[in-house]
Amino acid sequence: MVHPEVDATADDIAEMEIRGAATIADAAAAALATQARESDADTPAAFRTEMQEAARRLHDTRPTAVSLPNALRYVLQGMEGATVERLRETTVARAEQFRADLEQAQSKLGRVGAGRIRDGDVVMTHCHSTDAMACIEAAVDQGKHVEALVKETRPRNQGHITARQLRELDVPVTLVVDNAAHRYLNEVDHVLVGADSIAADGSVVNKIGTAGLAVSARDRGTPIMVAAQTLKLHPATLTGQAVEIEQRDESEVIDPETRADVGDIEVRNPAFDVTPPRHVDAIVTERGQFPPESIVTLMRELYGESVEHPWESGPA
Ligand code: RI2
Repeated sequence: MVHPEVDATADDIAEMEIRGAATIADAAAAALATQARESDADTPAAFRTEMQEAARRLHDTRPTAVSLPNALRYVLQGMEGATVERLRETTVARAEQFRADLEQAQSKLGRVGAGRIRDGDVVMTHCHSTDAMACIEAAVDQGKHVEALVKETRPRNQGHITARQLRELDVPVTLVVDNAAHRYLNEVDHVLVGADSIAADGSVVNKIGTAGLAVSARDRGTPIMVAAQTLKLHPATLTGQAVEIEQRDESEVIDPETRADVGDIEVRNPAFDVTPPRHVDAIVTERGQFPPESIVTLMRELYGESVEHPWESGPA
């Protein structure tokens, strides 16, 4: 049986109460640990089946951020032992290891990203990314004065979260509507965004609007930095698989009354888009910074070419 806390976490991910690729991965690992701790399975086979079911429930929430399947795979692959007790211990330990590594990776990445930011720089942000925030926080910790132009990021306005967290760091913030980005690109030194998935060719899948922002930034000569832990590398793209782009409910774009008032229209609400590698200057990871075209080397090293889905049916 899937534990109620796992169900609740899955619902929160689907509803975006829990959001952001790294945060989703962290919550999924924590949920698997709860499932393992609370399981009353009486045989090792029953325990494994339960863990698979829990992972499947978490997996089938949002399709784009690869950090989620990467987290589930990591935890399930650590499940070892011939008794329920041993399986429980190894699973919980593996989930805890994952969460600790994630936190460490983010602060390492922050220091790498901060290296690109000079004292007095102005950074333009899109959406809310904890990896991108880590770079600004590290720069501020190094004593640099950093200012931010924050895009509000329709339809869900995650820019407000970025603005609030930057103010907590004492960073001066100017909030602009998404359409104003081009107008202000001459005044910024970097575009800094996160990523939900990075493909083997160096394409960056991130919040809808990133691709257009990158085109504008290229036009203005503003460098584009992507802050993404290696957890965001999408191993299945090594074998040619495309990254699925989530389509969300149209009510996020227009409320039902206004829609009815407007008349017979179609509404589309893709949550992400794809920025080609030629529009990205650097991908900053906890393993250093990479030109997007060379990220494939790191992907092979970390994930190899076989991609397992241990949450799918069959013995775990
Ligand atoms: P961190 C978010 O997606 C944004 O696209 C953001 O850039 C990305 O996840 C990475 O976030 P959403 O969950 O992992 O808001 O850097 O749809 O926190």
